Amino acid sequence: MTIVDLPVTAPVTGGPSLPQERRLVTPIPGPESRRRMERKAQAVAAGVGTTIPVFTVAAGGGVLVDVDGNSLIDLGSGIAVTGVGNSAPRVVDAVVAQVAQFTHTCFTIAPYDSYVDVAEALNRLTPGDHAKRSALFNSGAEAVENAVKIARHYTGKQAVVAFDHAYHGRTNLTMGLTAKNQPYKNGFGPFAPEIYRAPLSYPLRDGGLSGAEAAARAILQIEKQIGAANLAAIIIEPIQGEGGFIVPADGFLPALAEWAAANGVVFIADEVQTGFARTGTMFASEQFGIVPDLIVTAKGIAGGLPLSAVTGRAEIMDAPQVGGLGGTYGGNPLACVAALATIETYEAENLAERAGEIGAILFEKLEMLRDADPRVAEVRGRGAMVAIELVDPATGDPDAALANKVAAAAHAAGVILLTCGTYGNVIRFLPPLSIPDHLLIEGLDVVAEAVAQA
Ligand code: PLZ
Repeated sequence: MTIVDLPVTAPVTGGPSLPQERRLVTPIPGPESRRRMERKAQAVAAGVGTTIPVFTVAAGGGVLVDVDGNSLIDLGSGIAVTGVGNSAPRVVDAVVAQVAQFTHTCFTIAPYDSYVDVAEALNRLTPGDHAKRSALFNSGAEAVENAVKIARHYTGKQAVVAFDHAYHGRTNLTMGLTAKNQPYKNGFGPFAPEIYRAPLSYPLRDGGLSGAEAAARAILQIEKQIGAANLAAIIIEPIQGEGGFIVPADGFLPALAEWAAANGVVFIADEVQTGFARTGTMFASEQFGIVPDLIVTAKGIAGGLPLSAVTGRAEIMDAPQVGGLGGTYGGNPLACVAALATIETYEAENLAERAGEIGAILFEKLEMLRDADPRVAEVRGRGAMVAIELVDPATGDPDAALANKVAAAAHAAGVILLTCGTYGNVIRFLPPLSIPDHLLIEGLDVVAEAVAQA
């Protein structure tokens, strides 16, 4: 049965001109969102969950407006996607113009300029001044899969190393690369062969190993258990996202990259979550002084339209045979013009710098919280990608129940807040870079109150 009567009480036009305020006119979720959640349960597979059960009608700047007319502060950006904000003006204009011109040809059938423009922009923006090539895909997981395909083809080797706490996606190959069983892998095996896991640098939980020591530990394990002669690639998130916003100790990433270069192993940086101004530079790799052979991007690349990419050394990217890379929708024209408008926005509005300012506010507020409350074990991150890890202060054990309570209280108060971490005890902050200071501060005050009350 179709439900035809679904009244909407909120504006239908989004973007930065929406009132930048937290405004609650009903409990969260409100009655209209509740009705729609019931409808969802009857129509959508149960495995597709929701973090906050409010149905969106508009979003922009730093707010999301729901179907009941509530305006919520967005501290999640749809998981680091809307860096430029929802319905950013340049993106809207570019997509509207393109949709009226042509919507699809399949780039591998009949090409168009915007795909090549995006490839040139990625080749220019990613770290390193070597010759580069790019290929475009739809999702982060699909781009990760292609990076592995390309590295295997180029090296003629098969094994791939991923790290503890890694997240690389939900497709079969990327589930294998992802570390955490629940909810990502449980019951979905068998997984692809020739994937190996190495230990990470996790300063809060590895007994204070230096970056060099943690890298030596990982490299020893790789050499003993796999052997460089069999290893095509190592793939790593410069700062782990879903795994808990884990910032490796200084020197860890450069030591791994140096070892890979010396041993004919392709070093792949998965910057799907860290990429595009999020961490205060265009890419997080820059902050750790590494130049990856291949870099995988998605999320923040196109202002919310589905697009992903692999960019890297020309000789590696050009290794696969003609026709070996592709897909029906990869580099769709709407997504490509959105990416060009998004990249223009990051550059014109100095959003990498803005991420640094957001980070300064996040660190100031969250360090006050940490100093006042021993359950906050650590504040960590870079730029506008910051998290707190919550523990039982007596034992240091992860406290996922506390993280869930804080997130639930924030949601009830009209703040979209995400958790993460292998142990589920990390609260992460990923505001759109278009959020005004007053909303960010108000959102952080709500979170601080939620921690105090929990
Ligand atoms: N690599 C580093 O963060 C996606 C996943 C949310 P897709 N992270 C959010 C969820 O519950 O599915 C991600 C990532 C890193 C790869 C991916 C995968 O990107 O666009 O979701 O496929």
